[in-house]
Amino acid sequence: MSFTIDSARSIFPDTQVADAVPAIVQSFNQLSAEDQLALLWFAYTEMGMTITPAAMQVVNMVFAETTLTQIKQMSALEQTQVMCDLVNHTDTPICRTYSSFGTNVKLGFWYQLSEWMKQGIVAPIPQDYKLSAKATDLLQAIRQLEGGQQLTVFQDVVVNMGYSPTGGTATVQEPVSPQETAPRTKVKIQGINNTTVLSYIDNMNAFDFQAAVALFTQEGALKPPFQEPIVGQENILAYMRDECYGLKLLPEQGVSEPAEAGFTQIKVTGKVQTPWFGDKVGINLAWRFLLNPEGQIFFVGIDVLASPQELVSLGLVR
Ligand code: 45D
Repeated sequence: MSFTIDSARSIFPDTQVADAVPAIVQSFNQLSAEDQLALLWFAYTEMGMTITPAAMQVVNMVFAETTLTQIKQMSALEQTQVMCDLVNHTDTPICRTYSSFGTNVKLGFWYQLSEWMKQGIVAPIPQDYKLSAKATDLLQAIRQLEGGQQLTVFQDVVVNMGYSPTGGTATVQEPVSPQETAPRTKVKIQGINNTTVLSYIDNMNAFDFQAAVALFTQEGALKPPFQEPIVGQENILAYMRDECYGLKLLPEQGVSEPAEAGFTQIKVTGKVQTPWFGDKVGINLAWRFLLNPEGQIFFVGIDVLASPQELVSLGLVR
């Protein structure tokens, strides 16, 4: 019996993923819009999550400039309304435009607004805003997360704001500006000498997504954290161009085991850094690769780990 994408998802079933992240995002979505904005704002400002302004150069912010200028020129009341609309998924032109942005443009959009809020150009969250009891509890829960998991919560929430008529997040194909590729490096992963896995990491770190995708089978799949798998080389390439510029993959160690039908399963743990926070925050991750007998990637699942202990628990010693 050979693998399907579905059965591939359950390789290394002992991997402990950060379930707190989707749980928090879910309760968060049940709060009022005002509570959501205020909670995020408090979490964002108090956690000292200082964004590297240079990250904005990685992001193609031209897509958001018209909308941002429009918001800048509004009255404070209108500005607050736009932010509530985004949270409420209201059908407005701005919410539709927002939904068409890629992940990094959405984050850049909020980063710009947050800077303007600090400067008094955009309506701020009132300093004395009183969170509901539920929101207060959630803020406490977010405080207790690791930095990397906090970022994941933020990203999740920001990605799902706005309004798309088809539901979900219909990202438009962004024409990618000619990005410089990063210098090529050769990674070392303790316990792993598989060339496919090593090339995957090296190509991702060089932002050579074409080469990274060529390592997959035609109908191979990549499953990002807390998302459904993205299937097929073309879709994976589009996804990487949208999401992966500026990421730094820092794998540390791994295990390789034979799987059924001549396949090989490889689990690697380590960290990833986002261009937004550079080396200030490392997100603890696992990559679960399933390679076909020809050594091509049939499936790779990327998971945010529940705890740093998971970095060393590779499922060998039980
Ligand atoms: O007023 O191998 C609020 C894949 C509202 C690819 C705000 C991967 C209120 C394959 C929103 C608070 C991608 C899967 C304002 C690897 C308000 C692969 C502003 C994994 C103003 C490794 C808030 C990569 C702001 C991973 C500005 C896991 C918030 C990458 C900004 C993870 C938040 C990246 C930011 C993450 C969050 C990045 C910038 C989690 C960035 C998060």
